[in-house]
Amino acid sequence: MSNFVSVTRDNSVAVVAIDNPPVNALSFHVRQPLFEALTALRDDASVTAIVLACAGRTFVAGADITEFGKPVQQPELRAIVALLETIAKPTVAAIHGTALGGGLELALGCHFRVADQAARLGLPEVKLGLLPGGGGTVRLPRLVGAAKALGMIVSGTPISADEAKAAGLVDAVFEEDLLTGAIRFASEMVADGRPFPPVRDRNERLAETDLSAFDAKAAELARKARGLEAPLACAQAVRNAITLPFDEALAAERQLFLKLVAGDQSRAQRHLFFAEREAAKIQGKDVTRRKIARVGIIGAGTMGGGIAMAFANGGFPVTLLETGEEALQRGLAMIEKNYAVSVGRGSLTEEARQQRLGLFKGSTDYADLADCDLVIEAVFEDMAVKKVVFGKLDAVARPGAILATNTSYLDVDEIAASTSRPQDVLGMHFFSPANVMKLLEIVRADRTAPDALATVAELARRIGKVPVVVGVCHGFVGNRMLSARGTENEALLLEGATPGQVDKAFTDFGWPMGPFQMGDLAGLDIGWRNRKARGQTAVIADTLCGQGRFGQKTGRGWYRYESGSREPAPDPEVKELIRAKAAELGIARREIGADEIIERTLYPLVNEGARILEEGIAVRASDIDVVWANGYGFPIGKGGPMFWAGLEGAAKIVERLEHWHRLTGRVIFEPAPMLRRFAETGSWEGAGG
Ligand code: T1G
Repeated sequence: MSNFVSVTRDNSVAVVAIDNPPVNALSFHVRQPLFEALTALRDDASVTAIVLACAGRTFVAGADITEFGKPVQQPELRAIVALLETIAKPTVAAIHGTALGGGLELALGCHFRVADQAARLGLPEVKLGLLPGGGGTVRLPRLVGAAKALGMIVSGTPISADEAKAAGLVDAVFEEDLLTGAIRFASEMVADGRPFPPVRDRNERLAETDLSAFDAKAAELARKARGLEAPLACAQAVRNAITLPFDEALAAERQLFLKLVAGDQSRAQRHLFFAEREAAKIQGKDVTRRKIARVGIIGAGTMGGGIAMAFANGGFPVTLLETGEEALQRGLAMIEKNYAVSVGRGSLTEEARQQRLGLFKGSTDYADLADCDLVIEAVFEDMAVKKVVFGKLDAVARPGAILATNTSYLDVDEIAASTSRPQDVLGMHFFSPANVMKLLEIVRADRTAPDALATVAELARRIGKVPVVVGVCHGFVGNRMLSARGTENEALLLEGATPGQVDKAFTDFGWPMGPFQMGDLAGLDIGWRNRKARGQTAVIADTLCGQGRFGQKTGRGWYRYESGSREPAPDPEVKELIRAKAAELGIARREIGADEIIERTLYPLVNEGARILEEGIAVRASDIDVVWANGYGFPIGKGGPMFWAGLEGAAKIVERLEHWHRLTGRVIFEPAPMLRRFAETGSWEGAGG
């Protein structure tokens, strides 16, 4: 056979094992020998049943994503699945780890599926801007029913082995050795003479479909798609499985797949898939990792509490320190409430809640941090306060412990220099709510040791975060670019746009929310405090805050909110305030279109990204995309600001920036040399990538 596919025998049961580390992707070099092996076993009369299994840590985790966009090499997955369905002897897929995408489709080609207790099964193609292209949209509904299949395929979220058993997707779940169980299962199928119809012929679950309920659900999911094509194509393909004969639905799935795989959205989402994994790689990856068994958090406020939950959710014991008992109890009570809410929503079991709460130790004594391997400070954003905290921490923390600050913009080098161990100091910039938001900016200070960086980057993935290493500058990558994106917001209003028009340009672009609605959600007083701290002004926003209009929390901000509602309503008072300020400043007002709004907000965003690359604050352009897609809601169908610049056309961006620079003289519009080079070369190379 080949290195990637081997066949062994257990009496008359043949075991076909795929071995293509790290995740047994169905690369061409796997498909070919697999097709040959199955063909031979189909025709081998001494073989009464076939078990399909995988070596390594997981069953097949999908088609090989790196092959997309390249000429397709035969045999394709569909041909292997079709071959499986012609085999006139029971075939059993033995699933461990994750059976995802093409991996689950391969298993759906088998007559039976068995799994070990910890296995997870799913069709996550939608997360790559695709739909299952190996028959998953037509076969899965035949086993689990159309409604369940729709949920699984449009969300892309895998299900557990137990849930798969309950849904009819797997036929047995084993606690014992999976392969032994699978071979016994196959032998029993033969011995019992159990019928083994291919999935394609199992229509009983489809027959029970309530099509109007299905369409209502599909319409609801479509409303949430926010311009992404894949969720709609997924729903259409599953509907085809209900309404069309098998082969027609399969052919329709193929056409939908080919359209999506060639499209910009899938290219963008595949870019983000690999960019997230690249971002987690620390240069000099052979550095040893430090042991992290216990984590300390200083400050039990909103951020400290959320960070503590993120680690407890990852199974880490946490020491939560506060200045006084009252503040400590307030912080612990908030954590308890958050977990109770999750149990109430059914997203957490009572048992898990108890287990996680058991990981917390509250304290008001710095000495209790002495046994922590990592301590994260999440106190008030003031340099003097931070230095006092790090001074105390430096005195009690064990040698080799990593000391991190959660500051979102203060100088981490200055904080590190206030300790005797700057090599152990770095920034861990979480995003609120820290137990939910996936992004983690890891701030590399001048003297941060590589093993400290590598340790924290690996740790971040273990607690479900997406780590990106950034350098020290004001606002790091995310917030620095955010302020560049927001610089023009007020100018656009003074010159004639309304908050609603600006926000609509953003939501039409694919953002969940525009800057003004986002400001009202976060609270306008936060920005006001920051501006005052830095001696900056924003004529309209400052006036709104002066009137106590802090957004949703006060019922009025840029918009008006009926009591208890989060629905923004245009406020004529704000409109009049803007008109009056413009008149006061002698600014002529005119119609401003969505294109201009995007040019004056997102082009400076890209430009600032280019400057960040030039300065080495970000290692790769794709790191910036990961920051914006995971921390700031940049539409994933556009791949992040730096990838989008390629779709939008860098030459056009440079030309328009020059236009606005000539008109306004504002530095945010002065094209960065790195952006000009990108416009010439089409690559962000030369500053990482
Ligand atoms: N193809 C190619 N490379 C892959 C891959 C894949 N499907 N999955 C992972 N890798 C690489 C990854 O880039 C990394 O490489 C290494 O494996 C380890 O991955 C026709 C259209 C399985 C849950 O979407 O979700 O099937 O960085 O760091 O955290 O219908 O990988 O080390 O060089 O993520 O343990 C559908 C994608 C494909 C699943 C493991 N399948 N993979 O997570 O490891 S489309 C997916 C994952 C498809 C068919 C269609 C995760 C994982 P490197 P990792 P992990």
